[in-house]
Amino acid sequence: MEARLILILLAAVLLGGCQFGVGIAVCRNGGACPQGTSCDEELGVCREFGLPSADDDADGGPKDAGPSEGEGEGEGEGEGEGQLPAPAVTVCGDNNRQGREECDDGNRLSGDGCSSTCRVDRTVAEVEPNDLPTDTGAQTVGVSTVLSGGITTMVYDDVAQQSYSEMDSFWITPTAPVVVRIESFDRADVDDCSGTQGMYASLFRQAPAGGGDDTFLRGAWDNGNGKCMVLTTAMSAQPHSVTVSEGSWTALIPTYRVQVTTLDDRGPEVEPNGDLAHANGHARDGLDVFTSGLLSSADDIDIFAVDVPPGRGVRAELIPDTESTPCEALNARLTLLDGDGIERAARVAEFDLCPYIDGTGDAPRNPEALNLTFAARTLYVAVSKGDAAMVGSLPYRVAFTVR
Ligand SMILES: [Ca+2]
Ligand SMILES: [Ca+2]
Ligand SMILES: [Ca+2]
Ligand SMILES: [Ca+2]
Repeated sequence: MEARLILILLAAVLLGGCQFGVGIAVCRNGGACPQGTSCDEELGVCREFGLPSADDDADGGPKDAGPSEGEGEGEGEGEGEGQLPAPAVTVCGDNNRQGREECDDGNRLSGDGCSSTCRVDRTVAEVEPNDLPTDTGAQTVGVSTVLSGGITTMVYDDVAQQSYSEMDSFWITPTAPVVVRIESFDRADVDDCSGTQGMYASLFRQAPAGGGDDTFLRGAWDNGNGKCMVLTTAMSAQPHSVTVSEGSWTALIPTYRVQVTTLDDRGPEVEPNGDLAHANGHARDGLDVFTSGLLSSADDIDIFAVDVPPGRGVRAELIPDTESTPCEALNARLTLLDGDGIERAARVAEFDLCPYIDGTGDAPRNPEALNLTFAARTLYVAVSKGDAAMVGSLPYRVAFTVR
């Protein structure tokens, strides 16, 4: 726990002020902008005076996808040879339901009926006691549900003669195999974490009737935006329990939301997809989706295109194709590429941590995945083999969340 706390504090220092480059900072939630900049209310970021707006193409970047004025030549052409078509622009939170959005309530908050990825959701309040999955308050929540609660009391342990912060448990019982993202937030106005403490989650599969212990599947902590956690996993159609706690078990979190979202299956990868020109586009909008893929050889590289509107970020996470495969067994690498194919960020699996890139929220782990260029932009996510030699083929799933 000690090391965890140090890491958390270090991250806070590194990300302090939420600065991402000269004169640009996130100003959502009324945050102050540095001198010489002002807050763009729609994007939620500080902009230097004189910078073109989101709808202005005068910056020389890619043109918006909107209808072109005048010419009426074939769509998707005339952008320069070798360029991909301009990205479709789906902006969740602009009060305009478009594309594959199920809803759009004009904000970036889950748990109010329409999530920050424009999925219909509902809120369930936690019921104490729920410290353990067997406690009477540990309720079953549906998929596309937000559990609202708080880590509000310390519990004294007689044996250790020490107090620990309480835990909160709930159940998920899918009726068919799904891919689920379980993510915590502790800010009240957007899906973000700005509290002083992190959250930890652990996932168990219930033992079959007749006895035995529940099976620990995986944990997650310190891998979301700010100090929050994200646990993304395939999930079989059986009861699973989730227990969330404050990361160090020494502090309280007055209020939090834990979002449980089923990701849309956008189908398997389509080979060949080893370069930007052949990047798969079926998860382009990134509205809580996943695709399946296979690394068939050590040379196989699978590339997926994701549209990231101005002021928004993408989270991509590479997960095993079964819930019982631990993240650290996933010998693969997840890479974020820009429109020139330049690597901007990359991760491999670590203990209890699947490879991910996260540009969401005010203090993203990967600012490279947050689009502050004020022009519609497509990023690319590549899946390739890990550092160790490859043995056999490797099935995987890659989840995308644009927020
Ligand atoms: Ca929208
Ligand atoms: Ca909402
Ligand atoms: Ca509790
Ligand atoms: Ca492949």
